[in-house]
Amino acid sequence: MSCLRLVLGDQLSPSLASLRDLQAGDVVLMAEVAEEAGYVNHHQKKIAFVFSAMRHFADELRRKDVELIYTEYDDTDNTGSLAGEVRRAIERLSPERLILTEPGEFRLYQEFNTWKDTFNLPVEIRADTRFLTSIEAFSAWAEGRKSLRMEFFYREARRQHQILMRGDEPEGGQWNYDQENRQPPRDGLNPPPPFRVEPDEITREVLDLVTKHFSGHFGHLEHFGYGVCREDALNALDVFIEERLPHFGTWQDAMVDGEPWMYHAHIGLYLNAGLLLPIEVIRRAEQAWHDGTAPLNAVEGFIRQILGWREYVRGIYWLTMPDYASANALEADRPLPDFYWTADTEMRCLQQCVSETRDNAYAHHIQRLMVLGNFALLAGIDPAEVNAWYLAVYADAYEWVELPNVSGMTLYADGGYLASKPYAASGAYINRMSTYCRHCRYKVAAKTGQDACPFNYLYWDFLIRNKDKLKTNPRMGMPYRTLERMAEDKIAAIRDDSQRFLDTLR
Ligand code: FAD
Ligand code: DLZ
Ligand code: SF4
Repeated sequence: MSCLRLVLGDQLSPSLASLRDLQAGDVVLMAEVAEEAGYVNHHQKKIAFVFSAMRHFADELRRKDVELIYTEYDDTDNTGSLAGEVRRAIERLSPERLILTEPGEFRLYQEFNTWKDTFNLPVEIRADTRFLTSIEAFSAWAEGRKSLRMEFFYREARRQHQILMRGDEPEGGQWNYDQENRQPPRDGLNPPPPFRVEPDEITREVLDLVTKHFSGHFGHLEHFGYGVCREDALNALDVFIEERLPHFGTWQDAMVDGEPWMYHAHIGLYLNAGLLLPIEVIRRAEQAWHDGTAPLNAVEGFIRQILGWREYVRGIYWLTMPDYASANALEADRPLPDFYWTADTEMRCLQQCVSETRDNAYAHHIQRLMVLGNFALLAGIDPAEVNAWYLAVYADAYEWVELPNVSGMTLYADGGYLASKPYAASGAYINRMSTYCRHCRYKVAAKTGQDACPFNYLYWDFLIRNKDKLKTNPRMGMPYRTLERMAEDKIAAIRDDSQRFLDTLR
């Protein structure tokens, strides 16, 4: 029996469920299509990465003698949609069955479920086994729990997969070493330059194609240096383990003006496209600790991101979709300011984080959360617009991971389902954890007035605006008690400054 097997642009793993039990006569279909490249304003480097990685993966399959149909973006008969390309392949091959792996986004999952009727063909949608926690296992864990806290999920995963464990106890005696991690930056930090791959012929062709069709999209292609195949991704991982992992924990939350890469791994795009598997990354980091080349605080902190956060947000996504996408608990409705696209703002922290995002299709976690996201939270920006921005601008962005991070962790749009309190912060946090304020025209120490850091008054204005919704949160008791003691003229100044500032947006 011959099967048609679809592989998407973020399913580039030889162990992919839909590539299992390939038989002679089966055909694999991969397609570069306008619908996937254009459903948000994807960064030019993200499109180039995905297309080049798809072409390299197709070559790997061909080398293994897999029969393949590959539609390039410029092919004259390209229909522009996955459904259109599946239809063409069915008409050509008359397969007996269509085999798919669960996609990473709900919109495609819904579409896949219509294909049995659309194509009048048996359709098998296989579970994506590249994750450590299946969707079913996550729902079972979540069942009956009032609040889903990542820390408890993570501990169970450590036990279940025996990662950094000594029997039933965590290695070193603690689950978490954050008291040693997350230090403010110190002068003289000098992270190594990022791992870079010189574009090969395939990538150069793709770069020309992206220039031709997507030059109106966000970002640019200059200095494109991302890896585009499994070998590149493994090299990137090696370099991280050797050069950066030992310092990962200590500087995990630090932000340095003009230094986008810090001691982070820069592997999110490889993991999410399938060029690396989470378990192999985790085991490599664990081995570095056993070998004595990286300390436990760094290794545990890093593993928590992948075994904990990454799997946890995926679980939340599939548990709550489609409702999660429209959640707006704080009723935020302000349009996204233009500077998220242009970097044209006098706020140095935002200007740096947006321009680095534009240059690299990358920003590290704290830039995403505590600068770009914190501003969107405090200014009350519409979650739908914020989500569309994050989904477009990062090379590692797919909705299953982007949406819970934005609507849950960053905007509190889910009303506290994912995070126990909003990650709202004034300029003091950014000043402590970064060097941006030294280069800013605003004064981080000033609370109100023309020169005051906007994060300062916007923070209190946010608490005032959302008092009814947040005051009863036990973790918000302290700021609300401070607010209660605040003099009326100070509150009036905060509200005036905020209104004046917010009126200038857009
Ligand atoms: P490192 O800091 O080196 O961490 C290692 C790995 O841990 C990452 O590659 C990633 O796979 C995983 N990880 C770390 N934090 C998270 C997290 N909160 N959720 C899921 N995985 C995590 N990550 C994405 O992969 N895609 C997104 O679209 C995305 N959008 C985000 C939006 C916001 C508002 C925030 C606050 C975070 C977002 N993240 C997203 C999580 C995190 O910022 C990125 O995974 C990370 O910055 C990728 O860079 P890195 O590989 O250098 O990560
Ligand atoms: C991100 C992306 C882009 C830009 N282009 C394609 C494409 O042309 N063909 C394809 O199969 N996949 C692409 N992708 C990845 C998909 O958008 C991704 O598979 C879904 O969003 C599900 O996670
Ligand atoms: Fe950002 Fe305020 Fe610091 Fe300027 S002063 S960099 S706006 S936190």
